[in-house]
Amino acid sequence: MSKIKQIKAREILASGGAPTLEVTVKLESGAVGEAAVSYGASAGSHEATVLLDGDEKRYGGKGMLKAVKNINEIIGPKLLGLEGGEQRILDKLMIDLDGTENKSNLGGNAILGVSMAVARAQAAEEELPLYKYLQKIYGLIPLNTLPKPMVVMIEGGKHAAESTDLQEYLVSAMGNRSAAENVRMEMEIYEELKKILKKENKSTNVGNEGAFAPNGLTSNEKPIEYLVEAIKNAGYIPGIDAGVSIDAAASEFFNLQSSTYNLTIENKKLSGKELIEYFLPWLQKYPIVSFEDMLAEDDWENWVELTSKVGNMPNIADDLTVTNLKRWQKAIEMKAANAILIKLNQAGTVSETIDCCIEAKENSMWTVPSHRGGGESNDTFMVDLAVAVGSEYIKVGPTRGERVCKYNRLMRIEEELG
Ligand code: 2PG
Ligand code: MG
Repeated sequence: MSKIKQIKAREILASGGAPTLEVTVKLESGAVGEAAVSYGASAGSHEATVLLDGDEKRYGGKGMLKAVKNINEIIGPKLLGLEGGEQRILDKLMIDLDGTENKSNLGGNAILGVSMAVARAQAAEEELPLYKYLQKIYGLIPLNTLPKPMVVMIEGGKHAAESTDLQEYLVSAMGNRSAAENVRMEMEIYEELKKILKKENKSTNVGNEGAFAPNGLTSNEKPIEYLVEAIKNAGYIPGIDAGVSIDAAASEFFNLQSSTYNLTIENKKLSGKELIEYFLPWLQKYPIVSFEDMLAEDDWENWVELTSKVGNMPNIADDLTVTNLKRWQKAIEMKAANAILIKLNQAGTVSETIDCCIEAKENSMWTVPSHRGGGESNDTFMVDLAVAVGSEYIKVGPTRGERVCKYNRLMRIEEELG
């Protein structure tokens, strides 16, 4: 064990060119941990707060100097001298110090940055890779399998202008390949998809997450066909080697006033029930691996309806549950979802994030740790977390440094585990 000697935060840039936080924690032994915090473009309204400065003269209000100050002047002094290995105690202390449900006082971004950096510092202290350290302190049982890639191939919604209403069309690896072979397969499929889009005279420019963002589509179903074709053209069997996942991010096209889901490119305004009827035939037509956020973040009733209709297929909750144990427990109890997307910054501490994963495992449900849209960082904590808790998949975009570093970390862990 070693005590915390120094905590220091700074602004760095996130993938979209706006600031985010980086935190360095030093222990008395000399061990150092560093972490960067990611945040989303289509964030759910129940997520832990990303505390922004709101000073329009700096970064259009998106500066994070307040959060930096909260770490350097409030959280830091409170944690100095405490044991770096007491992750749960430190996380709880920061939650109490903040005192709000959604961490709006000190900022979920500030609290999470410290929480992650402390874990890294103590892992360094114990000379353990992060995933092993997390397994140790949270009593998680190591699995023989590594998470598979769930790769965003086509993006629209809030992540790309003039593309689809639905936010993400993904290829999820299936079968028993190694992590490195899964990554190779995904990238070969991505290359084939590029050829298909070119042939169709669609743009191959990419969106926030490094996935293609074709414009001029008039159907939200069409990208699924492209993905299935790309899987085949790359020499793999759809439904055996790889399948399609969809994240609709439906809160983004749900109109609160009219209570309708507005699919702009198809000129459709649908009720929740009609939207479900719109999606369900896809399960018969295509090799669908999972659904995510096909309904809006507070449309509990229709979530229950859809989950009852998809059978054993994972119906993943993201904005509905926002890596929040209370909302996740409610979703499990109501049978509103049967799988959860995991984002550290939605929760705001490492311990709360892990608790959601433990809850999922106890209920035999999938966990899918995920990157974030516009505010991703080069931090790979989410990959170690996925390995530590035994997640089925990690969801990350296919290109751009802040995305591929996640897959590179996964392959490195695979090499390490032998
Ligand atoms: C999502 C994520 C990541 P964002 O909805 O799952 O793809 O997007 O980070 O913008 O919320
Ligand atoms: Mg989502």
